[in-house]
Amino acid sequence: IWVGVLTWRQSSMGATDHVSAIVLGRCLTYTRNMHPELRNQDCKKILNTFTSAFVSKDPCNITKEDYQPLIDLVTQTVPCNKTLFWSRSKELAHQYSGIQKEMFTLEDTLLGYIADNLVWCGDPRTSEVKEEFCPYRNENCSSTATSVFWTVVSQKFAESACGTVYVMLNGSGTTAFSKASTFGSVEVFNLHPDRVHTLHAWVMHDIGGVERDSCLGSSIKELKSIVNQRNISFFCQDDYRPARFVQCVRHPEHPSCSVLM
Ligand code: N1C
Repeated sequence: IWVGVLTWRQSSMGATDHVSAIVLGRCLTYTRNMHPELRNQDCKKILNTFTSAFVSKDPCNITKEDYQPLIDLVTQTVPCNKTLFWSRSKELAHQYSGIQKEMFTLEDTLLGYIADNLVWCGDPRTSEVKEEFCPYRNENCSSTATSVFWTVVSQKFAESACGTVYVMLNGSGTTAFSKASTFGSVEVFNLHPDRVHTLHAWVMHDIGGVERDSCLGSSIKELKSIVNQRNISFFCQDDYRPARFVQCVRHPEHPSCSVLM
């Protein structure tokens, strides 16, 4: 039995039903099929710990502490030099890590995998599964079950990274680096300088799209300065070739996809 309200509406508010079933199914897929080295993880316990974080609670006031039992329960280490952060470039980052299988985005770890693209929440008035609505995050509702989850797991993901870490950024949006993003507000500040010596940024541009920002732009200068102040070296590359080739699958005729380029 689950107690709580789990919704993922397809409507304008964006959520869907069956989050518990999806989470349990994804956990089993991940631990039994994709990463059998984690096969002794207890997915029912993971599901119950996940839902306990927010069921029967105010959906606007979830705290980091609410998710602490889940973080403590699911410990998974990513090998050094294999962490890939992303910001505003989720699809390409996942396509790339899907091919370059030794790289891990957060969604390639168990906690990120079970929650990716879901929206969920609880309701203090009921312990039943409610199939309706989760409030959007805004000024009056700043700590939703979903947003706090990503903050907590992103923090943990960054804290445990080591060696050289990578971030894929989007140079076709307004700014490649944004201090308001989870990457810019949580992950960068939770890298441990004693364990992470270098951050490599890849600024990717949509093929045939605009190039609004690049490694030479001011947002990357700001990122470099934050990272260097934290005693971590910084390198930036525009259109990192291996990721560009992933983009080229959809644009094989584009000049930048030619091997001669
Ligand atoms: O705010 P962002 O990007 O910079 O967050 C991305 C950054 C990645 O490096 C991840 O490790 O933070 C982590 N992360 C997720 O893995 C994730 N999956 C899904 C953060 N947010 C994540 N989501 C949802 O996307 C979540 O609802 C959050 O608000 C967005 C952030 O996307 P973004 O702005 O492109």
